[in-house]
Amino acid sequence: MRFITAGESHGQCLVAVIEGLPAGLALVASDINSELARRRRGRGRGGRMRIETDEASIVSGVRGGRTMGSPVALLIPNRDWVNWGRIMPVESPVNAPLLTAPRPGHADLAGALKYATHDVRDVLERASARETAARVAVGAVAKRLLAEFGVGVLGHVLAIGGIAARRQPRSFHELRRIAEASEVRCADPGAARRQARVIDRAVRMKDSVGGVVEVRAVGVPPGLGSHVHWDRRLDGRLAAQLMSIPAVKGVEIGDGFMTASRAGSRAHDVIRYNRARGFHRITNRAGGVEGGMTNGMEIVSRAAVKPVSTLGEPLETVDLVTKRRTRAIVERSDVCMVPAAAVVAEAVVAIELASAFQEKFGGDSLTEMKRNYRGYLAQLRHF
Ligand code: EPS
Repeated sequence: MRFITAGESHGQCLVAVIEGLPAGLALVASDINSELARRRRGRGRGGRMRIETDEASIVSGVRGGRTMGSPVALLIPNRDWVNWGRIMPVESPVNAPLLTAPRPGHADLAGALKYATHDVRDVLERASARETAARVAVGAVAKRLLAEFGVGVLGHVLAIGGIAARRQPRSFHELRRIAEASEVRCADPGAARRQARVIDRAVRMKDSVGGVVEVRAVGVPPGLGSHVHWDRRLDGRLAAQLMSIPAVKGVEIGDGFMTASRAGSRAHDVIRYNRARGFHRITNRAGGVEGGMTNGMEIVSRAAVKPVSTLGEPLETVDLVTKRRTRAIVERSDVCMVPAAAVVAEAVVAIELASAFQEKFGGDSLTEMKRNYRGYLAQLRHF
């Protein structure tokens, strides 16, 4: 399974094309729109989220509510585009001043140098986290496929602005219920209240805040990914997906960085066996991946999200034309997008897991894929 996205933040629309889905998967636009609505929510989001309704339409690959095995194309119109005709016309000349003061932390300067433009709008329009709406749409399709195999994926917030959740519900369903009801998507209500205050303070100070998100995946069988070659290792693939989310600066799987300071005897997960569960572990420090393969435990990954780089009180920069010191541009933006990043992280993990499922159980139809999956489960039972 592979996908590609297109679209500028203030262009006409976002587009995604997904190739390699099996035929026979039930899919309707509301599966996607509910996920897009989750991405829009969260304390600290900017004015744009009040403009966009983010309603995707499925324009190919689906007939009568089921995939046909052909590429699935998704369209998400940008409602704000009508207000940007002068600045973002497709063919008529642009009628807008050049943006020449790149924001430290954003793609502006590196992109301007690379793509030989003095107008950073050419860069920021595509670098904007608006693109993640398309990835969440693709992730919704991936989640639909994973649900056929009983796999659940959930992104939630661990920390915002240095305020970390102290307690986590043990069960996946409780975690989902509480995180989903929280306006910062954090499952520790006490921490969530303090995180909301940190965001409000950042709004007042015209500053921004980052945080840490976690993605859990349950119901994943052992044996997705492979140890045999670097680009088939699932942990590497998950890390690449998470790291490719705008503003993510660090990724860990399982206990990640904490494991580096532990003795080996306290770093690994003891193996047990019983008839009901088969092979399993009594702890999950590895986060469900060993040797680049899933081991049947919950998959746990985390991403560090830096604060949004558009600041109401901008940092110093250098003008691309005059080469003089100036203040960075101020675009409408979010003050905190960590709750949204949790939804995006969930989507990209779902995409990679769905793709690994397709590789292992692949087939042209869902029926064939399920038959292969059942055969593999029987093989595990008789091991
Ligand atoms: C975003 C849309 C953008 C920003 C934000 C994320 O819309 P606008 O620029 O019109 O406000 O709100 O983008 C960034 C944080 C960024 O750094 O580019 C969205 O849909 O998520």
